Amino acid sequence: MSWPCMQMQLHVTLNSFCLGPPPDDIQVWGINNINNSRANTSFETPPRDDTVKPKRKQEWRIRLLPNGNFELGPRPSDMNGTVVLGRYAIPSWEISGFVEYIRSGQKQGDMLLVVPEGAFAVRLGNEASVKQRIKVIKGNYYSISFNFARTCAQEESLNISVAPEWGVLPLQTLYSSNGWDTYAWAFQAKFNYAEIVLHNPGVEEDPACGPLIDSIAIRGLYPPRASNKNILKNGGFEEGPYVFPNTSWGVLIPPNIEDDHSPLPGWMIESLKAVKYIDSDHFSVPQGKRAIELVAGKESAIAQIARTIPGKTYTLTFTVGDANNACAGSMVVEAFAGKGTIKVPYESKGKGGFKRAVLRFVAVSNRTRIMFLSTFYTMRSDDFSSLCGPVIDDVKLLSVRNKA
Ligand SMILES: [Ca+2]
Ligand SMILES: [Ca+2]
Repeated sequence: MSWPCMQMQLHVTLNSFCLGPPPDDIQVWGINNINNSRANTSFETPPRDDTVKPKRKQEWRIRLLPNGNFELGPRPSDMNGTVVLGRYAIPSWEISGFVEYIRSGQKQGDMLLVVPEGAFAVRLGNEASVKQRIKVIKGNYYSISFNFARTCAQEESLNISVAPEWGVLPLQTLYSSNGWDTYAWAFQAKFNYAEIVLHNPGVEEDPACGPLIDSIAIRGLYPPRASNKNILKNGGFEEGPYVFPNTSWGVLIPPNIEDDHSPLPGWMIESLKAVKYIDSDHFSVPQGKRAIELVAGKESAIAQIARTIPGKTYTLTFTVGDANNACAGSMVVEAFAGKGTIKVPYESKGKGGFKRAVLRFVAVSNRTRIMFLSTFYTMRSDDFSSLCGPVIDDVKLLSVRNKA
């Protein structure tokens, strides 16, 4: 099938910047000292007003970046029309290049621009960037979630970087019917601060073309562990990127993600296209609060390497369902475990529901690759423009000896 017209590449570039110490007014936040406590979930929602300070600094796990929703704008004297003039004109941010400050409802030609959060967002023109430095805990893993939308017909692209590592990720936007998508990308902090840079490397003829950016948030990730109840890590997908409470389109986890920098800890995205991370507040989820929707057919697969003992028999159990998002039709999830494979058909009415499946196999290696993909492409029946697909969740791998 042809891919929807909105295509995008997300190049993730991690640059090193030699700047002075981070500002003192930024809270250190992270997940130290809350190793085995999930009691901090009451702090999972970032304060609406990001000037609110946590009671204890360790309680930060998720936060919107200061002015990460761009609701605080430049002074009129720092703008020429929509174009931001001063490098430090947008509070908490440093900008360079052709950056526009966009008000919701603003018109571009005959297109009405809508922003996903509040009343304002920024647009990055050719070679434009926005940059912000925050404190983090060195060695910890973090996932960045942000919203963006294309505004022109051309291909657009975006770099996101956090010092000092860098990588390049091709990304193709999965068009959601309102034009906005949320992306996640993760990094391991190499310093006690992270300088987050979003950069549009594009060279379009129209400098006003370029992605709209809004709502940039960061979440500390817990490194998942295998246990005697599940050889796989994060098999229920409960650990993952931040999902904005006010967005109903899930979070895209970009392709070519390796497990040491995955916003979905434990899992790799081994494909050309993204997978979608969905939450129970907005979708039907088989187990817990989060699951994965395989939105790009055979082009999006998730995988994990499990430690196994050759000659032993294992069972891979998982659920296949639909997200209650008008994604109806005959679906098939293919699961692979080493040389074992199973195709699980699922008839979706698009109204939620799931079934369980089991793949029994004999390990032939001390490392077994577990992988899932969707055989078919599916489109939502309510807008015919959004890709969708089967949901997988509650993935467990056990040796038969361990089975209760
Ligand atoms: Ca906003
Ligand atoms: Ca789950």
